Amino acid sequence: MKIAIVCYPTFGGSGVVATELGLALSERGHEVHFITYKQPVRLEVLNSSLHFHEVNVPDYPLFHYQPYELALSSKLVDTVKTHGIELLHVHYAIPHAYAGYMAKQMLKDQGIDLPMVTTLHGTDVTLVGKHPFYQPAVTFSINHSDCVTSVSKSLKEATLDTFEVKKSIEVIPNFIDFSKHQHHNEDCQRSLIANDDQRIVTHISNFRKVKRIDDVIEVFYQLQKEVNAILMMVGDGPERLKAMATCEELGIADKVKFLGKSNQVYEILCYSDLFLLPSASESFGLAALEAMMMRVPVISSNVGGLPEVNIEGQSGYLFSVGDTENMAAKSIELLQDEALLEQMKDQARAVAKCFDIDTVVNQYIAVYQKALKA
Ligand code: GMT
Repeated sequence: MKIAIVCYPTFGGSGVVATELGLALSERGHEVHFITYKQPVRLEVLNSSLHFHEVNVPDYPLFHYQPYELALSSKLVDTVKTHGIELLHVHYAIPHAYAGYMAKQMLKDQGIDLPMVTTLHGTDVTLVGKHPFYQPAVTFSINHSDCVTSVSKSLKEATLDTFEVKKSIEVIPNFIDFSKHQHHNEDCQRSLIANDDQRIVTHISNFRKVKRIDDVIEVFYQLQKEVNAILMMVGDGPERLKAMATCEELGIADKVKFLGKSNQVYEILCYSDLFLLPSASESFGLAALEAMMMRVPVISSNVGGLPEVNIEGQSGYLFSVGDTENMAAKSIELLQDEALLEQMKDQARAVAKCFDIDTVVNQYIAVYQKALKA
């Protein structure tokens, strides 16, 4: 099958999932064309079955806002015609599903039928999408997709509660490719980062408000009073500078390493003992799943899709949003009990195994086949 994938090319979960899916599809004999404004960060190779087409938006003095959707839909039309694309898969509804619909209509005018699958990832529904400025367009694009998928049951429910959806929504969870990352645990270089008697706590995100970075710092502040530990803060975003200032004020700056955006998340996770994800909203929590695959138990909030990924008492523990006191208490308990920590590490990996890529890719292929017949 020749498939076009539209996604954000950044470190965010939706871009990562879209890229990993494209890579997996190409390994299974499909031809995949990524269409976005920059080469996706996890797309390190291009070959005869993996292509990247850049969307350019020429500047013009009249434009206060760049018409990205327009450029994207034109690029889609062009790519579909040049490469004989059979199916379009857009990740994150805004503005991709809208641009995809426009491309579909333009192609229809030229006698080409392009089935479109839309995957909802989270904030496109729970945060940005439900804003009155976007809601009508998002509702329209969901209802005019040939097939719609969501990354968790919780996100499906949120979508049905938020929009007047006339389409059925299939839940296809995010996934992880175990075979690709096995070696990271084997050549883990922990001694470069910490002493043997130190615990390593990690947080990875885009440092937006929804991630509750203050809570990450607060939990760590409490736990480092009881446990010899350091905190690895991976990623970047609007809350980073404030978080750095808080660490200075609390006198823990020497124990907190802000590593910025990184393509080395598995190398960092391989030596981590605990992962913190206290988000205010999380449709799935791909970062938690990546941690679990690397044998890192997760202390998270219990919102959205997190309980579908981080299983209470098995891969980690879940608390109400903002309950930093209990998050810290549980973290301390876990980090002080070597036997329990080892057991939770094994269990975290076992739970992550349920999200191995093979099953999930086949679920997407089944949806593609359905869209092609629609
Ligand atoms: O977390 C973000 O804000 C980034 C966002 C994205 O579009 O990349 O993540 C969303 O999609 C991920 C992949 O499906 C999910 O794992 C995240 O839980 C989801 N984020 C939120 O719902 C806040």
